[in-house]
Amino acid sequence: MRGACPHDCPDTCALRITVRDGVAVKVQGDPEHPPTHGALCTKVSRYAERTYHPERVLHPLRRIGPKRAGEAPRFERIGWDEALGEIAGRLGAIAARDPEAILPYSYAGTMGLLQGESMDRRFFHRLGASLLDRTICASAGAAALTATYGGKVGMHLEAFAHSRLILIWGSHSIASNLHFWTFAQAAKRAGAKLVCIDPRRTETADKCHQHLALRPGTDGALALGLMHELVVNGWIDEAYVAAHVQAGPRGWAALRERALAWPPERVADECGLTADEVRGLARDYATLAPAAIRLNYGMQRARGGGNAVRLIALLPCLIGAWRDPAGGMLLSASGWFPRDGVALQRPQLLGARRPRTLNMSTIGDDLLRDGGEPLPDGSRFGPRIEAIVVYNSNPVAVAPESAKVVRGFERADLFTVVLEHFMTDTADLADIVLPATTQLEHLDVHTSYGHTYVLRNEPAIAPLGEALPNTEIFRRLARRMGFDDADFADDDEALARQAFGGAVDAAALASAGWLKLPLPDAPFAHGGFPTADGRVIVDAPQHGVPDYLPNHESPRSTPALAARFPLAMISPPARHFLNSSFVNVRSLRAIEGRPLLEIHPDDAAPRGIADGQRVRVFNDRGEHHCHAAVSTRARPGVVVGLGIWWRKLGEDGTNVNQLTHQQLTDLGRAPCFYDCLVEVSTAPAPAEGLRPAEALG
Ligand SMILES: Nc1nc2c(c(=O)[nH]1)N[C@H]1C(S)=C(S)[C@@H](COP(=O)(O)OP(=O)(O)OC[C@H]3O[C@@H](n4cnc5c(=O)[nH]c(N)nc54)[C@H](O)[C@@H]3O)O[C@H]1N2
Ligand SMILES: Nc1nc2c(c(=O)[nH]1)N[C@H]1C(S)=C(S)[C@@H](COP(=O)(O)OP(=O)(O)OC[C@H]3O[C@@H](n4cnc5c(=O)[nH]c(N)nc54)[C@H](O)[C@@H]3O)O[C@H]1N2
Ligand SMILES: [Mo]
Repeated sequence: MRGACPHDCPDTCALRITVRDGVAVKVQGDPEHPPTHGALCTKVSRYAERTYHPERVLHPLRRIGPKRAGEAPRFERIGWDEALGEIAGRLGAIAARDPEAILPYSYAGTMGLLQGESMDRRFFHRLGASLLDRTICASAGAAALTATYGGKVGMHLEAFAHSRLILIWGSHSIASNLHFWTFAQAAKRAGAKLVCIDPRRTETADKCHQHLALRPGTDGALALGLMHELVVNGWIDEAYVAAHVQAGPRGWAALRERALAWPPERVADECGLTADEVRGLARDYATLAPAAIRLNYGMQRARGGGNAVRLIALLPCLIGAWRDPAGGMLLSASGWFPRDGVALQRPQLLGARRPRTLNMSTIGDDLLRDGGEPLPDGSRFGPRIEAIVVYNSNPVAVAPESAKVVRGFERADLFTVVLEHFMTDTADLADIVLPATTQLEHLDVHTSYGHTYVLRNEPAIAPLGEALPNTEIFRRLARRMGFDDADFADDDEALARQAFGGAVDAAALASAGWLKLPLPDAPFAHGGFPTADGRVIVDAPQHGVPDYLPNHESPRSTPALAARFPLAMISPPARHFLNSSFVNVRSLRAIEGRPLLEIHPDDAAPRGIADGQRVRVFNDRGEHHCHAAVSTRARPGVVVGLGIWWRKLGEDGTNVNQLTHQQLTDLGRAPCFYDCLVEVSTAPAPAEGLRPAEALG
């Protein structure tokens, strides 16, 4: 059977699933799909192990007993009819008072357009529930790309094979963008130079020709420094800039002035690099053509992440890199896809209502707010959140400042419904858990943010137990609530046809499994950016000319705080987990071992920390216990807490998000996971009653 990987990853692989007697026995990469190239990552090659996991939730469950994180929760099995009846009753009663007291909470547990953003949205629109701003991952970069190019567009993945210089900027490609790495390797074999820009010396950095270990959140300063060098050395492609970049005093001229204030010495001092590294990078960028940038989301999880993306996105325009298919940049390709959000999500079901929008990244604060509470911006909160319906996400593990998120989900007066495959940290705190199907059990269609193919996923096996697709759960819930609108009658095949309007031949997609979008090879060789006038924007409405913004928390921007918490912590994904997914797959957890904090020997020694020792990582928001990996993978002054462990599988019932904060980025209202100060000390032995992670099932 033909499938598509559902996970939140730029690669969106095409799958081939072998089914024997109704059982999926093998999940492999499609050898014919160019980005997938027949290879899967270690995680998804274990997808069948995840689907048939003995701990799959296969029946609706209702909580019995109190909500207390860290304690084994008690649930009883109930039937679908009873579960839907209870949910409809509770949501109906709240909606009769104020539907905005109900909040949907979802992210990209599946990236499928059907199981991720179709019937669910119709249901909540019809209900008039609060809207959710889905900011937890990519919205700073997305807003920045849109403010610069007019949309989320970039190079074709395959073109990187022909680049002569590739800057891998804020990306651990081998871990989180493996199928890009294949093309980067091809370029390397053909003589290209690969440079990795990342505070951590990742396995990707090991395999590049050069690694620039800058301080977290200083990418904007580095980009300004590169611009400085391009200007003073006469490396600007004046013709391309004149034709395709915003003109006038607020255009490139204004940014050029700003860049001239950033000579290599100043940049080096801010970024923790040497001036020669900055000069050398600029020279390579200007002289090794075609030059490509694979920018990724790791560098936008800091206060100035949006401005940094805007600055970096301007670089290829300044040297005219877009003239060549193998030049330019890629952060996200998702804007190329012709998806029909209105047809899928039916915002017209809102009628005249305009519900408030809550930011998923501040769920910790918002669950604890009272109705009408005054907010920092002078407005008022609206109704207290009385019910939350969580699907495709595990907020208790992944949202920042977990202590508050946990307290919110522990509220006895909060009605929580979780649609899940497993008893995650979030499902443990639910009132009702509903069993959802996995990608092997349902239909879906997919776009990608790292390549330019649409894909279709056929159900390969029948749903396990009583599991149902998200679409069907919301369809049944709508019926139960008495919503008789035609919008709830569409089956999944109908949704799949609506997803792309007429822009994709649904029959051709169904028979081929994937189709490449018809796009030019060098999309901006002659300009034509998707902005109002086709030119790249420098001075964006509301945001002005981009600039470097230092972190919310860093030794330089907040020295008083840094006196108490001197180490910057970043928490990028562990290679064998996918955010918090797969943490419960035994074979993958065995590879990752236990929650680790990488710390440089120069930071470990004065704290008396030895490799493998239990450590306590702490700041004013909380503390998290894990084990030290004393290693030069971490640069001095920066520690790395690899994520995202399930809290209950961690050392002390917490994970790295115990330490992160809820402040937001400059653009896109996104979280600042990698903009965080901590201190580290040796930790006492585990508390009585808490078992180390390895002992748990
Ligand atoms: N194996 C695996 N693959 C994944 C995921 C996973 O959890 N596991 N997650 C998926 C998801 S949801 C996403 S969004 C993507 C994420 O993948 P990416 O977009 O690549 O982002 P991150 O993994 O967050 O960070 C990438 C690198 O940025 C570095 N970094 C941290 N701070 C900075 C900084 O200030 N500047 C610079 N230049 N670099 C910095 C980190 O050390 C890390 O090595 O990957 C997807 N793929
Ligand atoms: N400290 C720190 N925190 C981070 C990050 C970081 O780098 N550091 N990364 C952030 C990023 S980039 C992201 S994207 C978020 C990710 O956060 P989430 O979007 O919450 O992603 P996951 O943790 O993978 O959880 C997804 C859940 O959806 C479930 N699921 C999958 N498919 C389906 C389905 O078809 N139906 C239903 N009902 N459920 C399904 C899975 O079982 C899983 O439990 O985390 C963010 N949090
Ligand atoms: Mo993400």
